[in-house]
Amino acid sequence: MTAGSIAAYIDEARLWSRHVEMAKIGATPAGGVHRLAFTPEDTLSRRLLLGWADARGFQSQIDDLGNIFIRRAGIDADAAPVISGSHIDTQPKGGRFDGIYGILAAFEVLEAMDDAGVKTRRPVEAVVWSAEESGRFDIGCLGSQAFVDPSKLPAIFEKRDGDGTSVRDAVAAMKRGLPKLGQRAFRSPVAYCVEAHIEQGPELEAQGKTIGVVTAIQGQRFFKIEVVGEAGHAGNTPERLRKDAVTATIPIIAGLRKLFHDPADIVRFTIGRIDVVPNAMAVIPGYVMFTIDFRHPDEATLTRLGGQIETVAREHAGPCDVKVTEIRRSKTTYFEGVVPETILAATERLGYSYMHMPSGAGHDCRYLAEMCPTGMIFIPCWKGISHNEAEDATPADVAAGARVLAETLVSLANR
Ligand code: HGY
Ligand code: MN
Ligand code: MN
Repeated sequence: MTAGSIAAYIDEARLWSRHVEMAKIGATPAGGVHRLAFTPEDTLSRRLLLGWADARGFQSQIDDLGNIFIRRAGIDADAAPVISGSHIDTQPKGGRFDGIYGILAAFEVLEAMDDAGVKTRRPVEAVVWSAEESGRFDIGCLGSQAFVDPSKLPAIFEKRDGDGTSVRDAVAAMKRGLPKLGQRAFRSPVAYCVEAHIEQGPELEAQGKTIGVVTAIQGQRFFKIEVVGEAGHAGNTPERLRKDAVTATIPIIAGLRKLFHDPADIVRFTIGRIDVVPNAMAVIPGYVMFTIDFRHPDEATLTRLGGQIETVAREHAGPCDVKVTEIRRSKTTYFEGVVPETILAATERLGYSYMHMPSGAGHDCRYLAEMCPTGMIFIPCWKGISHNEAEDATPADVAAGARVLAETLVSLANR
């Protein structure tokens, strides 16, 4: 089948109804989705998807970190597949589209190919990448990182959540809830990778564009800042003897906000989590841990500003001690070559309005780009809101992204 006709087989109503079904798993009263990595909700949503795949006769495999690969066969069974997917887990009280859209759009393409009776040289696979969100284990993209670089697996397996559960045990528990699947090896060959995702920002909606042809994913540095004081009695301890970790943290954060202030509004600096210990009204806090999520497209800026965090924290710590730990650093990833070119050609052929744009958010494609030609397709989301229960998109945009994805995957699967 020539590209330019598979799009006609994308079924907007079917794709939207799949989103409605998936959003019921982990649904929150405010209309969002709470589906943390490897939880029963994650397992249930994978079971639902695998049931749809089974009904189509697609073959499914799973790897040691729970990444799932749903395959529609190609003419050449030995050819490396074209893969497309995203994550099924959400942030705490997340939205109904972040991640899951990329999986359901990819699965819709497999169904459209089946309905159209398309034959492609390469197999095409819809992929579930495990634990993309950092909400449970403080580090994200665990599945795609391990798939691309298996040497990371031992450290990833030892990561623990706030209850002390290791990734290893969480994955094993999830697998016990899944049907028996074929084994997939890490870093098994992949010809091309494409991910469809909501933009999670305001640009497409503001510019009135339907499709984002993604050019890059900005670099990021994640830190854990520990402020160590001394717990004490709130009633008896005079000010002059206090080592109050909260009193120290307030000027530290004020100093860091000053350091990261950017009149050009390109720096993304977020303190998303603050833990106070023992977090009791009548106890002077002896310990505070807070996180820094710092992102920027320029490596030199990431180095320069990130390198000043410890100095600024120490300057404002008063009688407390400070420990700064970098949790993860990722360079800016650029999407160039045949995949973004194929996405652009498909978008133009289908006549959708579009713009080239970088991604402020991180995605699994950051890692897949280390092993094969990769690209991303964005669709708008309501007011650019994401990582929020109010996250929303329209059936028309959801289907438009899937049509561009379908054209792109069929084209790449015949290369
Ligand atoms: O944090 C991110 O950028 C992604 O949404 N997990
Ligand atoms: Mn996210
Ligand atoms: Mn995402």
